[in-house]
Amino acid sequence: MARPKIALIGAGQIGGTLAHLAALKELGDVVLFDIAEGTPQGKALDIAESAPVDKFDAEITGANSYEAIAGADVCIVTAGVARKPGMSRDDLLGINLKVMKSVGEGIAQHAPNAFVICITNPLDAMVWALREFSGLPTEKVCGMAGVLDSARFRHFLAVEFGVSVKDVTAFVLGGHGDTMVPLTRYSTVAGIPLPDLVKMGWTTQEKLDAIVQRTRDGGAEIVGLLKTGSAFYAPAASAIEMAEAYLKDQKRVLPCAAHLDGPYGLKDIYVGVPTVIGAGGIEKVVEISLDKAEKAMFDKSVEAVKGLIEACKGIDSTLA
Ligand code: A3D
Repeated sequence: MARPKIALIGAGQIGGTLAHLAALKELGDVVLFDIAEGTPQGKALDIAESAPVDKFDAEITGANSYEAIAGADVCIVTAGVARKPGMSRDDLLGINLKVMKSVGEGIAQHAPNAFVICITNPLDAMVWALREFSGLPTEKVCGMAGVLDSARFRHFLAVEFGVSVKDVTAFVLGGHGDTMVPLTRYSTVAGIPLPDLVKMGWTTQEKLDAIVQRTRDGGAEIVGLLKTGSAFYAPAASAIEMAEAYLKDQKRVLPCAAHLDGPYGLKDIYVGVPTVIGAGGIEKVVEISLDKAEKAMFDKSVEAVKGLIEACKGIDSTLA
């Protein structure tokens, strides 16, 4: 059987890391696409030259034309601009909306059967616009944010408790922005929920609140340190986990920005929720019960995403 084809639209910091991880994990052949001439070709050749050392079998190529993504099974989209210090994710909206239009049209023409994972910010609005521009089925287009936000939460919790990250599960819902909703009640160490760990004296409520806030600010913390761009190792690893779940029909339960038309009482919006990812794409949206405080936070996050989607409609009349 031929190897799956993975198209990476955008060959910047995340795109290059995605290519490297996909190759190391032998998920399939990789095509890096970018408008910058030489960048995708250079990164592809560099990674291909690491194959004899790391011993993976995968064809890695770079291109500046959409024909190269023809027939891709998975497209991961990072095309656009990233944040610099002082910028919010929302500041990127106008520029990246135009990029989503060309990417959506390129995917529709050359890889209409692909499972599409968007990473470009502001994430929830961009994945919504990308779905509109591409016209692909909603279950085949999703956004990566929840896996990353949850991974950041898990890392901070593992450090606080002095336990392996492997035994820490965590849940972050809502939009990928300052209003994201880390759910302590559904986050555990080996099945023990965080509120119980507070009662058991493993940490204090103040420390837990600080970790929740650090998770919300996780992207900005890295932007502040790097100064020239935003996080790319953990975002790439997170999207690869989602791509692998699709390619191997793993039925993983992963939080991601999924199209909602009914669940959580929402209509035609993308926002972070637990999903099941398998060969059908987003095979299921998991509707969990939220208490009053959690619901209030989730509603606030949804309102922020709605505002960004309305802003997209204001900029591009074809979306209205
Ligand atoms: P960067 O290294 O700048 O790469 C972006 C690439 O996109 C560059 O190589 C550009 O040449 C290319 N590009 C620009 N316009 C186009 C176009 N029209 N067609 C094809 N390629 C184009 O950025 P990055 O890789 O660090 O980040 C990419 C995106 O991911 C940004 O929007 C970030 O804000 C976003 N991001 C999201 C998360 C989430 O958790 C959702 C995390 C980190 C970064």
